[in-house]
Amino acid sequence: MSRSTRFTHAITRRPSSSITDGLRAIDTGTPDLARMRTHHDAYVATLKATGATVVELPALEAFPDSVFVEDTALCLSEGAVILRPGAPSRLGESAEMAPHLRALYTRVVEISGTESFIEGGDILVTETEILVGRSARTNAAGIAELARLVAFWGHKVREVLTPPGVLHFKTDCSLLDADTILSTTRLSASGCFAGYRVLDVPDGEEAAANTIRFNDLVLMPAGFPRTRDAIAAAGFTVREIGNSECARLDGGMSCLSLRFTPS
Ligand code: CIR
Repeated sequence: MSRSTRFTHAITRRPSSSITDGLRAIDTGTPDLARMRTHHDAYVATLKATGATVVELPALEAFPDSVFVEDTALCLSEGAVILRPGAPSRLGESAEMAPHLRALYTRVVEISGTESFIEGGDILVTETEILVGRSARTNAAGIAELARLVAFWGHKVREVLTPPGVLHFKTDCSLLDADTILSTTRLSASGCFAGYRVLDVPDGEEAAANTIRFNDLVLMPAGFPRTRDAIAAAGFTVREIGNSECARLDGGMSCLSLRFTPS
């Protein structure tokens, strides 16, 4: 077990007061900034508790969704790929992230095609492959360009489908260890995880599918006791983090960090 679950570094970004303008599929009320910051502090503290170095970037008022740093880049051990988010209001976030990755990596490449769009939330890295879900944010051109770039480092990309109406592929799944994927049944029913052990998210707790395995811990959103118990029963050490405010913006555990071990 290594590249997909063990990391020396993470990058996060403080929520900005403009988060109240963040994108959302359904309006369930304005996110409470103070509560979001408290949750974010707990998230960062939990990453640090595993021994990792966490680079905490300042808030970016000009980009309401910039707390969701995962969508700006794909971080592999060989190098980083700067992505092109498919949401127009988020496209500029990548250029804000690039210098921080150039400071940590010797190799940084970019998705550059003007018709290529791809967000990190659609990318699941396992020990053996990189799954990328085509979605409203990630298109075939973006996936093809990513596949060409990472092939140079020996990585295989497999294109899959993000379920209709779901923001990102990883909204509905996460890697727990080299062989085990936590997934909603609406996603795993597609058969895209053949060959992996799939732990199903209990019906009614679909919003708990987006967790992260970070070193020895699994970080998951608080409030989903059946999923928590299922993950713990499978042998993982779980930490619950408040996510009520990010959830109003369709964000979760993976969106809030880039996780990597730079070469
Ligand atoms: C958006 O719609 O782009 C943000 N409100 C949420 C992004 C969540 N990111 C992720 O799942 N990687």
